[in-house]
Amino acid sequence: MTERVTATTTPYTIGRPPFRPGDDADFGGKFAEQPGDLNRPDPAKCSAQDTVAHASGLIRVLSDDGVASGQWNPQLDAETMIQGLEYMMRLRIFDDRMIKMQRTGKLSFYMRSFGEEAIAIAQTMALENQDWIFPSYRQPGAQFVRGRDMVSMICHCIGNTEDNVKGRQMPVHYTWKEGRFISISSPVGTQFSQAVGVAMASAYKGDDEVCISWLGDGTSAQGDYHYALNFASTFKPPVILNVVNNQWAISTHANLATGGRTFAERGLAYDIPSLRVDGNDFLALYSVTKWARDRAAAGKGATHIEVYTYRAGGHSSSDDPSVYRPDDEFKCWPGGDPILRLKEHLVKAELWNETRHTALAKKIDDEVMASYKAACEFGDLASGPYPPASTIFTEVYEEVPWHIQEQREELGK
Ligand SMILES: Cc1ncc(C[n+]2csc(CCOP(=O)(O)OP(=O)(O)O)c2C)c(N)n1
Ligand SMILES: [Mg+2]
Repeated sequence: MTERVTATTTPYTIGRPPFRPGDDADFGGKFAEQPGDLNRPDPAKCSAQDTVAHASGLIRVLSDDGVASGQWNPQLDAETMIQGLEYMMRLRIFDDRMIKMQRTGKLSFYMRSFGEEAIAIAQTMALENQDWIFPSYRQPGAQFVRGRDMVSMICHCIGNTEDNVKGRQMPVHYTWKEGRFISISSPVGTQFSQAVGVAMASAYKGDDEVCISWLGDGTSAQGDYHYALNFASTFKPPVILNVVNNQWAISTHANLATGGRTFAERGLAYDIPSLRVDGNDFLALYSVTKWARDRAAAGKGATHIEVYTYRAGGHSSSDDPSVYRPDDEFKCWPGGDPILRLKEHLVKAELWNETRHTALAKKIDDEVMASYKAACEFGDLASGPYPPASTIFTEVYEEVPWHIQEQREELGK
């Protein structure tokens, strides 16, 4: 008889979470890696071999006490940094209000970017406006950078008559053509191959249009991740491929997905320069993305980046993290809070202060509430109006196939 393979009899070990509910979460206080540890290679000349240390280390610019230093310091002017801070505050306040809306039955579902606000915001700010964004559900912040109106975002989350995708997508699965923000897919990971394909087309046409995409630590187990890296390695298109390691998939810890090495190191096997960056450090994120864009624009192909961060909130409004991790684990994360870190840096440089911060937070919150009210003019979740049922059948096929036509007639719409 074949012996059953159980957790105690498996001949191999699998990665487990460092802490479980009831444990004292302790990541050792601070990161061992410091700003200035790693050099910044010439982006136009850099090979994968030149990034071996960058794939196992951690690129940082902001120290634990908010001072910027090292070769990766992007030397941003005050206006850009304050703009970045404002976008991050906007996203957090928007998310906080929207999760409350979900809890009180005004939205059906919601996903926050809590603790990860710097990622899509700093990285999109480092791009050019013609570049294409292939996000997961954890990068809605890119839309703020590209100027999307909050009313339109809330209309989508409600799924009312002004929802630009007419209720066909889950809430938070935004799509925004004008901002070159490609539709978020529920099946995770599909965006990676799409980004590589569009980047190949861009190179073929000779356009200066770079693609950026993100997927999570859990999603990196999907074949899509490897297909994308394989094509990126072979064809060297202008693409920036980010693995956002926020420690958790839903209840599965990143230790199960890595096999013990860093996510960044996987890119080296594909001969793609690979960097690992502190994902709660706005300046480091901006800098590595600018570097990757410079490489892409110089015709040097893809860059693979592990964004090392922590998902401070639940996976989504349907998740209860207290059943699989200590409640205060996020407070122990050595990377701290991305908003507070940039704020501290600006305050130290006398470019920002508490009064301005409080006033800005209030202004944004008022704007979010006014936008929610304005969005409800086009229908709320409880009573509509919603997009008409006939839109289930439209705008997908140019020529409607017979079986879809048959279903439409059956519905009588
Ligand atoms: C192909 C596929 N498998 C499973 C799911 C269900 N699912 C949605 S998100 C998710 C976890 C993803 O974790 P990660 O990639 O780490 O991203 P994060 O949410 O942490 O940003 C899972 C399992 C899905 N949507 N698609
Ligand atoms: Mg994750």
